[in-house]
Amino acid sequence: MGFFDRLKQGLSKTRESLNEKLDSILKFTKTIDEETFEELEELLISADVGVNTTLELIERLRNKSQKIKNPDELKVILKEEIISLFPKENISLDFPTIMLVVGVNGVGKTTSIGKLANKYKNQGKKIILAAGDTFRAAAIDQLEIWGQNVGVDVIKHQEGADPASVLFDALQAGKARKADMIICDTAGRLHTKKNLMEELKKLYRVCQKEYPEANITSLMVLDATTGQNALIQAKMFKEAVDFSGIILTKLDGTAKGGIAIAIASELGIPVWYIGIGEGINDLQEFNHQDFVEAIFA
Ligand SMILES: Nc1nc2c(ncn2[C@@H]2O[C@H](COP(=O)(O)OP(=O)(O)O)[C@@H](O)[C@H]2O)c(=O)[nH]1
Ligand SMILES: [Mg+2]
Repeated sequence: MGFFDRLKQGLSKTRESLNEKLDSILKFTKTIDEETFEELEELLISADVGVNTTLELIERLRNKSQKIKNPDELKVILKEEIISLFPKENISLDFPTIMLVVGVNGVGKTTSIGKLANKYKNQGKKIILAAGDTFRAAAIDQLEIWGQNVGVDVIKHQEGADPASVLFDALQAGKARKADMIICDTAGRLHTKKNLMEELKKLYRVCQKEYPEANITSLMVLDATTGQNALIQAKMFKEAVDFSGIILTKLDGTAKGGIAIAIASELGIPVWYIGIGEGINDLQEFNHQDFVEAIFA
């Protein structure tokens, strides 16, 4: 299956909820009027596009309503307006890079790291993984299994160890082995939220101090199935970490993939990668045009 077909398949639940319902609204629409906008508003909110973003989109459509002559045109303009909400930046990686992967428990950090390692290893990059989630022994084991499957080294300490010292060792190993990427897993939960944020800041400082020649890429992982909650998480973490991009996971498991649109317009942080399944190849570079085409295909 090609890239776009896999994307379409991964987004099938969202497409069913959004596109099929849109088509059924438009099928019975002769002229675009207030009722059409109201139905569209309800539809977008139900797909987790978010109230603010939905109202913004409807407003833009209303302003163009003179130009919209029939239902087909409405769909074309809706797609254009959605596309225009996304930040224009794409993935920008300067090697060597240290990737700090953060996010709350269960969103898919470790899995995404495994998939990223595989992706970049296949592109010829040398990769080292750092088992920075020392909160549970199982988290270290899980990363180690990914490392074995992909065939990359994993730097780890014992459960309960200081994540900063794991990262420190991984940075030394990265320099010595001339790695292109050092990808650091982190804990998604600690005893308090404050501790977690302090820990992330500390990891950042360790990178700056120990390996200033490397570029720091910090990625926030958000689980699409958690809907609007994902926005709240991102806002919370944003206070501690300056994000380069977002990894939006589990888009295959939700009909509410509209959350990607809410993230784009409300956070201003570009989505870099999306997870569309649990398998090693189920991580794609995000392209907002393809995304919009796939959900309205
Ligand atoms: N369907 C689906 N499941 C995913 C995806 N990404 C991660 N998962 C699953 O989500 C669960 C939690 O993932 P994990 O990487 O352990 O989360 P972490 O706690 O943030 O490290 C695991 O069962 C993963 O297989 C995805 O894109 N699609
Ligand atoms: Mg994990």
